[in-house]
Amino acid sequence: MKYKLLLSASIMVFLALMPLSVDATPTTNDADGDGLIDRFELVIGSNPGEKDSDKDGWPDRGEVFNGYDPSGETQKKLEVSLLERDSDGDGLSDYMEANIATDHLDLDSDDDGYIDGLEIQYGFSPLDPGPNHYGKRIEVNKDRQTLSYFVGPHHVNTILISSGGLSTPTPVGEYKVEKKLPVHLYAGADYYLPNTKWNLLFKYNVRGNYYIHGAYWHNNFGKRMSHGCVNVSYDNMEHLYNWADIGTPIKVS
Ligand SMILES: [Ca+2]
Ligand SMILES: [Ca+2]
Ligand SMILES: [Ca+2]
Ligand SMILES: [Ca+2]
Repeated sequence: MKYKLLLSASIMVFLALMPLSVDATPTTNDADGDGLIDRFELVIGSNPGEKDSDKDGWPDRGEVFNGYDPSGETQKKLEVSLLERDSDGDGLSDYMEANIATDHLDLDSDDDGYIDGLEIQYGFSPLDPGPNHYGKRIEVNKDRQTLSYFVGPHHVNTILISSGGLSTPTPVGEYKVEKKLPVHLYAGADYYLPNTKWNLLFKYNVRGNYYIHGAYWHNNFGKRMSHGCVNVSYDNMEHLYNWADIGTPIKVS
């Protein structure tokens, strides 16, 4: 009797977990494990089951991140990178729409009269026609050298960063956007970087405040090398800067 009860209980637990484990990760399914989620691969025409769709020796992810077409025959650099393409012109790139699970060819995925990009800008869900307002947040992961940003349950984007080098590490902790500066000068004993665009101040410090900001002087995103700030490419920083509000939480881990 006891055994039967235990068995039926474990079957129930199993049944209850089954659909959840499928539903819980719909935005991150990556069948070939190449770092490009299946939904994005379908949008850009690469094969979600093949790391190197066009068999040219260059993995899909590398081709996409360097501005090439992973399913193309030619090795010509694309005029607009597949990461930045915004097919429906709603202010969200196809890549972001794949992350969020909105329709990259439909300006208003939930048909509530508000376009997807504006809903993400103002903290609403582009997949929920109701008036629910969600919080925004930014997460910096130093181990992965990535920055991700979210609106409520929606993962909008993950981008490569350069955080501080070994002797000038980016401080770990929970912060928020204190100030937004469209242009800023960074200068120190051995550097002078004027007219730097899109600066989000997140921690005051007597020896120089900490920012997330655009960086035009290097292209080593994914590697630690800054003086303590979080460097982001100009291609990625403009949307992040315009999207973030004063007070948006920032977690650095
Ligand atoms: Ca993939
Ligand atoms: Ca390839
Ligand atoms: Ca779009
Ligand atoms: Ca909408």
